Amino acid sequence: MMRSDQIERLITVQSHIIEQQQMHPEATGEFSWLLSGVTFACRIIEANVRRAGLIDVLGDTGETNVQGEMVQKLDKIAHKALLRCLGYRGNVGIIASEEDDEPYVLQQAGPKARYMVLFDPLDGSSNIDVNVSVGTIFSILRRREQDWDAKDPVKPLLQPGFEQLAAGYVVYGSSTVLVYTTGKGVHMFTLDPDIGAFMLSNENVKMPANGKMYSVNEAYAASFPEGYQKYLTWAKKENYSLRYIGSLVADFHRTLLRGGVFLYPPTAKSPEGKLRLLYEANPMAFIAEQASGKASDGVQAIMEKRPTSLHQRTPLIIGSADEVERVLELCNGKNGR
Ligand code: P6P
Repeated sequence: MMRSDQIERLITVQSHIIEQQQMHPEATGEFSWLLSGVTFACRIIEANVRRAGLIDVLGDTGETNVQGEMVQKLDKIAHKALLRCLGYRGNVGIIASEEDDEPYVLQQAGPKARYMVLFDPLDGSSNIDVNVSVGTIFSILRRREQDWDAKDPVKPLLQPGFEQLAAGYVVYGSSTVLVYTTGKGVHMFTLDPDIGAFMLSNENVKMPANGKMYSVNEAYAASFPEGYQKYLTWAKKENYSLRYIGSLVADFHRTLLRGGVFLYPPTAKSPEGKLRLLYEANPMAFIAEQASGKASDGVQAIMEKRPTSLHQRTPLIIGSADEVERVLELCNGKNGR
């Protein structure tokens, strides 16, 4: 008598990436090798984040980064982990980090190394000392043949978000969860601390089409453009809930799973918005769209924006399709439904 029980699939992120890779006939397995470098670095970061209270990694280094923000000790650890795990993959030619003004050109990989990786090594790091979830965000681009001999290492990186080959984030929260897409859906993995592997926990994740929840730092509301203020008034009348953690990865992860909308509008303090286009908004927008959500800067889709500088900022409206549309209607002068 044949046994009928279903054998539970145990799928690690590495085996999932290889399966995904097999859907790209032109791929040579290099891509899987590259992505496993990112996941390995995130396991190193996770180990340090988990021990933050026990080892001397809390607090700041006394340095400020290119953004003028105080560099936390864990920022530096995360930054170095990603550099070391990606720097010797052999197929990564250029790396750009939120922590450094200029990108790294990996000479040993040669001018034709096919991939470039941009990352925010530890987003929301100012929250670490109070044990609030933080995250790592990454975006992977192809180094185009026309850029093989580019003298300026920034120019090859200035690609619109729709050119991304892959994007993802890790949220170091009550559990450590990796979310990534290569353009074939959004897939979620939970780190099993006992075996040290990211195990598939949710495949082809879809964002709810709507959700009565908005996420914004209302302290700046007085300087938001009028359309955003109209939206806040409308949402309160409709009894929406406000949830704001102050860590993009955590706020986005909740929005991905529960629906709603996250907003970082232009403010008096940040007239272009605070979040960075290339390694925060673009990767999150890729994931949102792959999960049937939307991402806009209030005028155009985030992934259509033509970048002009490595660390440029952008306003961000991201979340459930219906909710983003509602914000855009009010931002562009139509009456919200
Ligand atoms: P504010 C964290 O510093 C961060 O870059 C994002 O993770 C987060 O969404 C945003 O800034 C919070 O900014 O101005 O509300 O503190």
